[in-house]
Amino acid sequence: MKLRNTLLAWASAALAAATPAFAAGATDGHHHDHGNATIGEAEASQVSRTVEVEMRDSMQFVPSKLSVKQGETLRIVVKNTGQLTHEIVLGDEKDLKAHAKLMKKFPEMEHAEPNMLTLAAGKTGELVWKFSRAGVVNFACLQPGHFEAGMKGQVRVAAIKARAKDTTKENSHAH
Ligand SMILES: [Cu+2]
Repeated sequence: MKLRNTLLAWASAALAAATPAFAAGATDGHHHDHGNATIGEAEASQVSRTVEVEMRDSMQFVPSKLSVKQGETLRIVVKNTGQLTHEIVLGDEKDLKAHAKLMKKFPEMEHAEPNMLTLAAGKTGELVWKFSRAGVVNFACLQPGHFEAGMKGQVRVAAIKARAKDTTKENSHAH
C-alpha cells in the first residue's frame, strides 16, 4: 500500500511536470470545467457537428484524421469495435508521449478527464471538445503499447482569421 502510494505520488509528480491539465485531476480529485486552454474546452451546449471514430484492435482509429474549423465544437462519438480495451486522449504530442510512457510503468493507472475516454470492448462513448486554437491537436490510445503501435490520429484545426494575440503560452483559468 505504501509502495503503491509512493508510485502514484511519483506518477502524479511526473504528470505535473508534463501537463498541468492531468495534474489538476490527479491531485485535487475533482473536476473543474476549465479544460486545457492549449487545445480547447469542452462545451456541450455548443456542439456544431458530430463525428464518429472507430477504435480497432489493429491499433487504428478510423478515421485517424479529422478536420475542423477554429472555434468549432465537435461531438466525437467513439466506438470500440475490438476485443481489447482502448482509449482516446486528446492532447499535444509531447504530453501524449509522456503520458504513454507513464502508462507503461503504471498500467493500472486510472484517469478521468474531459479530454479522454476509456472504452471496453464493444462500448461506445463520446467526447465533446471545442477546438479553439488553429493548428493540430493529436489524439492517441494510451493503453500500454498501443500508442507505440501507432494508435493515434490528428485533428487539423483550420484558422478562421489571423489573430494578433498569441494564446500559446496561456493556460490560465478564465473566471
Ligand atoms: Cu488502443
